Amino acid sequence: MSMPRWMLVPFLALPLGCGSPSAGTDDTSTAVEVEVGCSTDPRGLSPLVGASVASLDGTVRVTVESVDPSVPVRGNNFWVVQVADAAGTPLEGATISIQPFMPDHGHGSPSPASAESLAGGRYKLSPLNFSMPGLWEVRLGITPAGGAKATVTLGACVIG
Ligand SMILES: [Cu+2]
Repeated sequence: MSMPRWMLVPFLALPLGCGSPSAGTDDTSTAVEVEVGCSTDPRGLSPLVGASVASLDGTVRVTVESVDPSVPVRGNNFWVVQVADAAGTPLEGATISIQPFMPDHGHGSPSPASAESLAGGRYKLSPLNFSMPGLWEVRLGITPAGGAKATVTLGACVIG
């Protein structure tokens, strides 16, 4: 009659994206398209849709709901993300700044992106103009109504 709480532990480990150490091996993965060098870069969220990343201070969490095109491509991309607080409550009416950035090259996007507020704490980011293939970061500065600004970075491998 012991309590098997330990059985839950293996399922609590979640990928945190940027900064999380990774073994990086893909010997057993299937359907990996090796298009460009960043396809196995652990900084790129894979799969992108459904990925969930918290801000470093833990106050905000962003979940990728949809991406159009379905794989990040050079040129304009349109993403919908859901933004919630630490308790999982959707954040309506947040102010979001967007900075697409190539960390390995030190440059951003040639055109600005804006966040359109949708229902349920969802926001459409458009257009995300990835001007060249490689590893990009979509850096979101999220200021909840009446709250402090938090930063969330979404990594994505952009194909040519
Ligand atoms: Cu670049």
